[in-house]
Amino acid sequence: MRIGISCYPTHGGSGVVATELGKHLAERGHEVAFISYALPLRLGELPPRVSFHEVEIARYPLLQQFPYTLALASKMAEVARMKRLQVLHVHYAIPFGAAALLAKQITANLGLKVVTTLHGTDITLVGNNASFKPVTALTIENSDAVTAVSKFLTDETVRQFEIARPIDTVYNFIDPQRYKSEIPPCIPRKHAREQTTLMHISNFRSVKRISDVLLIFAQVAAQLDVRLIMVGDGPDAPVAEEMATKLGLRDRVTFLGVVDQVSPILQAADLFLLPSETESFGLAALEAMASGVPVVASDVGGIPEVVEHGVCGYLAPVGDVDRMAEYAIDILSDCERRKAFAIASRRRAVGTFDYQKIVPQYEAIYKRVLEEDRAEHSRP
Ligand code: GMT
Repeated sequence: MRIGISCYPTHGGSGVVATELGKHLAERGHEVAFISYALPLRLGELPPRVSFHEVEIARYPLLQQFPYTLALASKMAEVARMKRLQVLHVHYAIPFGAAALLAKQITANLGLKVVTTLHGTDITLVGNNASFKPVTALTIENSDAVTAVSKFLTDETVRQFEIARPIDTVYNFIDPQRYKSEIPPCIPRKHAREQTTLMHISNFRSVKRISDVLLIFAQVAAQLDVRLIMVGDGPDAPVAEEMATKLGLRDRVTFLGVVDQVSPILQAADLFLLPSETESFGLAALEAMASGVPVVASDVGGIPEVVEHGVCGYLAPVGDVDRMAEYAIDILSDCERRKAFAIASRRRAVGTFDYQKIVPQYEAIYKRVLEEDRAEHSRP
């Protein structure tokens, strides 16, 4: 098939999933054209059968706010014609889904199909804002197929947008080969080379509740010899650093900033913390689990579909830092228990979220929408 993919080209989960999906589709023989304002970060050197098409952001004094969605739609139409795209798979209803529907109209004779994947922020945080809601609803109703990354997000979309059309739940995925999961033997810590490490990876936005990460860590650090590695950057990074200093823990917290590949860093982790306010899936938690790292997280959104409570880690109500700290101490204070959680985490990540299981689900959706078209045309 000839597939266009449009996404945010950043480190965010939606961009990572879209990029990895495109690479796997190309490995499986499809032609893939990425359309974005920058080369997606995880794409690296363009693999065979993959092309990249940049949406140029022109500057003109009259256009104080550059109309990116319109430039994106024009580029999508241009690439669809040039590459004879059959499917345009967009990651986020807005602006990508809305732009894709415009591109479909512009290229009406091509019979381009639009598949929209909802990642969460477009529904739970931004999409239901009054400024966007009608456009988000229109995009969901008019895409040829809509997928959501968890059952939670599927249900939430139906509830918030009163959507009647079917939505396919297709989970996010990992490549098990990419994540090393050597579960370390239980050497008494005083002989161990490395300090026990808690880790958090995110875009440091308020939805991630960065201060909870530090409050949990403070309670764990009062009982165990631990350090915290914070990976990523965003608006709450300065707050986090200030808080670490106030808590007297600054020398035990490392702020690594943004990294391109998290898998090598996750090898240093013994426990992953994700105390978010909401999370439609929690790709960072899945990446930790694939590395054999148990997770303590909020019992919210799609997280329980990823992290099995009491098996791969523990879940607690949003904001319950005391409970999360207790859970963290429970896992980290007993090496055999930590090992059992680590093994179960890796097993669940590989058993349920291997790309080899998930990518064919997207292929089946592409085939379905293309066949629906053929069926329509052959009707007398
Ligand atoms: O919140 C983020 O970390 C960024 C955001 C994005 O769009 O990249 O993540 C959303 O999509 C990810 C991939 O599907 C999910 O794993 C995240 O849970 C989701 N974030 C939220 O729902 C807040």
